[in-house]
Amino acid sequence: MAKITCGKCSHENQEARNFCEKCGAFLRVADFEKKVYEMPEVKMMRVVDNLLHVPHEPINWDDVTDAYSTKVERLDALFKIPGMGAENNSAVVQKLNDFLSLCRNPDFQIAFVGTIKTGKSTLINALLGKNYASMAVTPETAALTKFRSSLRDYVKVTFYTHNEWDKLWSSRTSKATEFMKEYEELQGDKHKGKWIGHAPIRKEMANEEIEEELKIWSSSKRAEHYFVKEIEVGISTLGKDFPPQVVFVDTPGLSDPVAYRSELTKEYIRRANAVFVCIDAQKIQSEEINTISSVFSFSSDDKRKVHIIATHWDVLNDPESDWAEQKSYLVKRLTGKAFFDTQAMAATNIMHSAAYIYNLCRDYDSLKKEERRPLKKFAVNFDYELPTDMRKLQKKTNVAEIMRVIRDNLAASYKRLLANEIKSKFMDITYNLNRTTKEKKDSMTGLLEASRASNADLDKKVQEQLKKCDAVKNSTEQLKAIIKQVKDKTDKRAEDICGKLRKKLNQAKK
Ligand SMILES: Nc1nc2c(ncn2[C@@H]2O[C@H](COP(=O)(O)OP(=O)(O)O)[C@@H](O)[C@H]2O)c(=O)[nH]1
Ligand SMILES: [Mg+2]
Repeated sequence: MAKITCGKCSHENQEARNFCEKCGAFLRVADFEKKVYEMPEVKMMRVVDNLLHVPHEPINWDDVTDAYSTKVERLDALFKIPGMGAENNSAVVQKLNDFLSLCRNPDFQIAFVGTIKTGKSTLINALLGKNYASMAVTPETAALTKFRSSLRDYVKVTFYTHNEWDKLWSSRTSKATEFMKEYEELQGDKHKGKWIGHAPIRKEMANEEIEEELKIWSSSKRAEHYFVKEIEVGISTLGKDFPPQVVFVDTPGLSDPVAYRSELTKEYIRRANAVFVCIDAQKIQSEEINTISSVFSFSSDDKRKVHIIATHWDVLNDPESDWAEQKSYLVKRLTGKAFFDTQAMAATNIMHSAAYIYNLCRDYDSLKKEERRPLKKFAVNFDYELPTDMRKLQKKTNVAEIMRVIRDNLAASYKRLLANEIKSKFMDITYNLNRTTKEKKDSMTGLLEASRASNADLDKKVQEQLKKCDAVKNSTEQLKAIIKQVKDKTDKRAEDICGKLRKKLNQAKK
């Protein structure tokens, strides 16, 4: 088919088009007198043209979400046409982008936060079934690490851009003296040029190689780690129980001497679907309560997403009775305005863990004699015999219960939660767009009305669909029919307008 090349961005467009599908520029400049294409009618035609040809990225995991995202893709295209308001409203542009990325990447992110050495990595390793994240006794690095299920094993490293590094560097607080000392010792500046602004590195490898590869990028003994913004690990060997959409985020913590890095963690907490705050059961003091309180302050929209994990449970003098006492204190202390809404919610979301013991049980056969010692001590406490009572011992650590909460409570209700979130974000976007466009009193009104009418149509149907959430799969056909109906309506209206405009343009040409 013949193509028409855009004079502005050189994109090759279908011959039938009047406006570039890539940049929105008018394609037929040569056919018209200068400025004709700035006439309101032509602008409007451009809107219609764009609306009819917005490319759609299909969403496979949910039909209702697919319908919402089709709509938002069109609104996005409409809004980004020069003069339609996007230039002056970056907040709405951001919302549109966030919405589409939420529909396209339906990860369930669990952020693990807490001060250093509270056992975040140990717990993550217990849940992943193998020691991937470093649990070295020396303070480890600040790189944020994500773990996810994947067909192949891989490690992907992302580096700071120049702009991000400048912000990071100027955000060092007065507590950053140790950071500076180490940075100088490792001659960070010598390595900086190589890594800042470096393209992401993604390497596929055997599962056994992941741990070593992670050390290269996250060890505090190597200069590279300063410049790593994020590490993503894909793991092919997670148990079949492990929900594929769940992503664990091992965060560097909230009290980083480099404020920019704490900001990144905060951002993750805000965006995460669930937050697991790790605190050491041996020392639950004001610092821990402060950490928890700040996590709640970034999660005010949904306090249920906060979970408190008291780690090092095994090291309490009398784990069972000490923890019972501590938990009842925590439930009271963490219920109220700035914390959980009810004591029942607090009781459900505060859990204990002895992940270290769990991992020792898991690796028992390959442990050296001295490495088994802490496990033996723990077994004696409970009058258990090793290795006979291994399963009972492992159950005591509560890791399986934490995994059950993730799988049965969080991941299972995730689709419903996400559908609700997507719905409310969609409402928010249409509200914002309607408000913005209302202020624009020009020839676009008719078109916007049509677009609003079809929104209402779609919303009504989508809401009906959501009510019957489980029945959604079976009513795909019905939904498709609705979308078609909406589309036909829009197409017809657009055709009317286009027809009229073509006539006008032809007159202008003559
Ligand atoms: N006894 C015991 N030690 C733990 C537990 N969790 C973590 N640790 C130890 O605490 C130290 C710090 O753990 P790590 O997971 O690296 O903490 P992170 O800095 O929060 O990631 C390590 O030496 C772990 O072996 C636990 O539940 N019980
Ligand atoms: Mg760690």
